[in-house]
Amino acid sequence: MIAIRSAPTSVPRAPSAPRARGSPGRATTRANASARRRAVVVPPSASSSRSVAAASASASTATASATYELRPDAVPSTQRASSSSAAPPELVLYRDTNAWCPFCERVWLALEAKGVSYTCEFVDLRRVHPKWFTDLVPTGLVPAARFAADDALVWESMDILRELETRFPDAPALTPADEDGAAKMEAFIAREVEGAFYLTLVPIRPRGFGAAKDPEDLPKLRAELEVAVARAKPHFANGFIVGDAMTTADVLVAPALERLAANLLTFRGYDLRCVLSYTAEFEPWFLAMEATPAYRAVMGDPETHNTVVRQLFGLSNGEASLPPPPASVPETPTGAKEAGTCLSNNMDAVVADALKNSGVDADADDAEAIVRTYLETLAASLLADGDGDGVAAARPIAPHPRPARAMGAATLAFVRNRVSAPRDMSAHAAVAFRAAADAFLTSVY
Ligand SMILES: N[C@@H](CCC(=O)N[C@@H](CS)C(=O)NCC(=O)O)C(=O)O
Repeated sequence: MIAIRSAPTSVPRAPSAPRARGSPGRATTRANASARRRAVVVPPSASSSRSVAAASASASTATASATYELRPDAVPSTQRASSSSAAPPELVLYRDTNAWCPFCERVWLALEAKGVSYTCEFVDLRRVHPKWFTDLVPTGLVPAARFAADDALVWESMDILRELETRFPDAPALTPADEDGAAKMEAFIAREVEGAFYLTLVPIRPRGFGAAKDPEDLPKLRAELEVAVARAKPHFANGFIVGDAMTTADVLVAPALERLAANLLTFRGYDLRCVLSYTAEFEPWFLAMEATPAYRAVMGDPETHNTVVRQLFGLSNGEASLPPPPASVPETPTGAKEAGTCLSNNMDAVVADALKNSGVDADADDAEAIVRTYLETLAASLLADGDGDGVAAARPIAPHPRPARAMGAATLAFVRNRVSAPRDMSAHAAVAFRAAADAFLTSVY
């Protein structure tokens, strides 16, 4: 079972002046023009071999020992705010509060895969960015990393990934050991991550297939995506992109592909993973990635990705009522346990959030007690020793008196849509959480 510890409200401390600069933002244009140059970092001093060795040893069990912190200052979430590795932190990772940023996910994934120990500082991208952060990082973009050994600051996800490879030679490498493999990886990155029409750019670039508003544009844009898919798919047909282990190439494309697989199916009816035979070649790659503890720790679930697009990018009601996302993340007993534990440990904050934001009449008699009872029943159903399918049947509250059942139903509907992976819990936990809430809802009326 996952240990969850309470933490005091985390107010990011104002960091002291960094000793190094990062390179410019590529995807967002807030960048300060003066910062538009490649990363110049302080040469790394020798990393602590003890902590790197410990980190390496723990890499294979990355998710098992993950701890969560409550974050009462942010969304009522539990957040895995520090690394799976118990070694002294080698760096601070500056990343977005909600874990929606795909560039942050790249760095997070690399850290977990390498077993390098880190702590996180969160930046809420939905608010004006704090001055301490814009003073620190000229682009104003997350992610950024500050290394404990020499206080060097690096930004731009690609540059941070390269830096991790250089600084932690004893940690599991994300670069193939053989020259041929390394060359293949670089060729893939040049063409499919940095090229003009790389796979993950085509659907989302301004007015791309995934973003276009005018339905008349869609056939042409879909054809463009299909060209990119046809070009890239041989790299995904045998599992990892190069060789038999995750490399920087996989890390760079994983956050985008996981989002596209969810979003394109729901909003464009385009199945990157397996329904259409000509794209089925991607599935071995998804399965290989999802078999690694590091990726399971940082990936989101399809519903989270679609909710983010629906809410943040304001898709119309028509688009938002298209088919449900792929059930690519299975319900598992460990996911259910993690979800139940996260909910129980964070119960007060979740109750308060439901009372404030779900639309229930918080001033009604017994509102808090009713909301709490339904949420505690949901947690108990997740924690109950199951029937083998990963989610125990929710035990109905008997009887469901009015108005308790209306309030209970609203609470369950709210929290099943509110949960966000991996912000609040892992993708597998979130899938179990939604399934348990759905099962419970069927018993209410
Ligand atoms: N090229 C950058 C892109 C980073 C980026 O665009 N981050 C977004 C979040 S997904 C951001 O910080 N946006 C803040 C803003 O635009 O103000 C990288 O690879 O690190």
